[in-house]
Amino acid sequence: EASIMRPKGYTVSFHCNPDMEKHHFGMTHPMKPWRLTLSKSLIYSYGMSFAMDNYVSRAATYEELADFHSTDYLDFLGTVLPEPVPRDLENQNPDLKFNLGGSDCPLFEGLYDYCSMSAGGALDAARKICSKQSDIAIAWGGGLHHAKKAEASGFCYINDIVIAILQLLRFHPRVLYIDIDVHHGDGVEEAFFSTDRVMTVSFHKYDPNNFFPGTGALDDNGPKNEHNSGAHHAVNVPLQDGITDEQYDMLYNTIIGRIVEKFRPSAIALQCGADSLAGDRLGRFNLQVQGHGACVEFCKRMNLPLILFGGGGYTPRNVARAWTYETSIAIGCQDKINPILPQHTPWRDQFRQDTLFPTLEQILGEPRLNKNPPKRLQEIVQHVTEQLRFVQA
Ligand code: ZL4
Ligand code: CA
Ligand code: ZN
Repeated sequence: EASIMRPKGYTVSFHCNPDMEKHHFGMTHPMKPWRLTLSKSLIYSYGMSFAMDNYVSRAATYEELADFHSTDYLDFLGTVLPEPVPRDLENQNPDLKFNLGGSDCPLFEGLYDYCSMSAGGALDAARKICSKQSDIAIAWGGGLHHAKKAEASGFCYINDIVIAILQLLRFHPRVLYIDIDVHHGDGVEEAFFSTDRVMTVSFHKYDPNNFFPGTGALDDNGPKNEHNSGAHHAVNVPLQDGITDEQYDMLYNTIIGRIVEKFRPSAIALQCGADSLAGDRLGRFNLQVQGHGACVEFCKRMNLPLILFGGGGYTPRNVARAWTYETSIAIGCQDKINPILPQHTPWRDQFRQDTLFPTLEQILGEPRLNKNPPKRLQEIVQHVTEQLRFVQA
C-alpha cells in the first residue's frame, strides 16, 4: 500500500474536516456523517494520502454562505436550537420555518457548524481549482444538492455545490455540473436556471409521485422562454429502478460526450452521490462500484479542471468503497491497488466482504428488477441530442 505514487503531470487535492463527521442527524436518520470517517479510513489505509495534497478545510464564513443563501435563512439557521425533547414524528409541527425541524431536515446540535464545514470544504476545493494549484479537487463532505436559497430540503441545509460553482464562475466562463446521485439535483438546477454559463445534468430515479423530490422530467430543460439565456441548459435523465452498469455507462458516455463537445465547459463539477449504488438503503439502482467509478473516469479523461463532491449514500460500507475507488481514479492508481482490503483498515469488520469491489456477486444480495427498457434509453439519448442542437458554446 505504501507504493501509491503522486500522479505525474497533475495535482489532486483532498479537502475534509474531521469535525464535520462527528455530527448526528438522529439515531435512525439515514444520513450518517460518520460514513465520511469510514471512507477516509479506507482511503488512508490504501496509502492514497501520500499521492495527494491534503487539507483540513475551514468552515465557510457567513459572507461566503450568503453568496447564495438569503440572510433571513442564514440568521435563522445560526440561531435555531434542537428541541429539548426530540420530536421525530411527521407533521406534529406543520408550520416549519424554512422547512427546518421535520424528519428529513432535523435540527441537531452543531447544525450550523456542520453546514459551514461542508461548504468550507467545497469552497476550498473550488479555490484550489481557480488558482490552478489543483487539477482535481475532492470534497466528499459536500454535494448537498437539494438546499435552496432560503429553504432546507432532503437532508440538505446549505448548497455547498452552488457556492463552489459561483466561485468557479469568477475564473471560468462555462461550468458543467453533473449529478449521479440517485435523486434529482434540483437545488443546483434551480440556482443556475437562468444562465447559459452553467449546464446542469442530473441522472436520477424519476417518479413524480413516489420518489423524492419528484422533479427532473426529460423535458424539463430550463426556462421555456427562448429569450432567457438559461433555456436548454438543464439536462435531465429520468431513470427507473434497477438500471445496470452497462446501461448507465452507455447513457452517461453518450450524453456527457455530446455535452462536452457542444457546451465546451472550462471546468467540471461532479456530484458523486453513492446512493445510486446497488444495495443502498434509499436508492433503487443496480450500479456497482466499477460502474459508478466509470463516471469519474470519463470526466477525468476530458482533461478539464474537476471537482468531485460527495452527496447521498446510505449504506456506509458501500459509500466508503465507492469514494475510495473514485479517489484512486483521481490519482490514477486504480489498477495498482489491491482489491483485498488492507489488513490494518480501521472498522474492517464493517465491510462484511473484504474486497473493495465485491466482484461476481452484487454489492447486496438481491439485484433489483430492471425497469429500464432499451427503447426508453434510446428515447432519452434522442431527446438530449435534439436539445443540444439549441446549445452554443
Ligand atoms: C427519514 O427513518 O421523501 C428521516 C427519512 C428520519 C427517522 C425516524 C422518523 C420516521 C427515510 C427518510 C419518519 C420518516 C418520514 N428517520 C420521512 C416526503 C417525505 C417526508 C419525510 O441523497 N418522510 C419526504 C428525502 C426523502 C421524502 C431524500 C435525499 C438526499 C440526497 C442528497 C433526500 N424525503 C417522505 C419521507 C427515518 C427516515 C427514513 C427518507 N426521506 C427517505 N427519502 C426521503 O439526494 C444528500
Ligand atoms: Ca442525480
Ligand atoms: Zn440522493
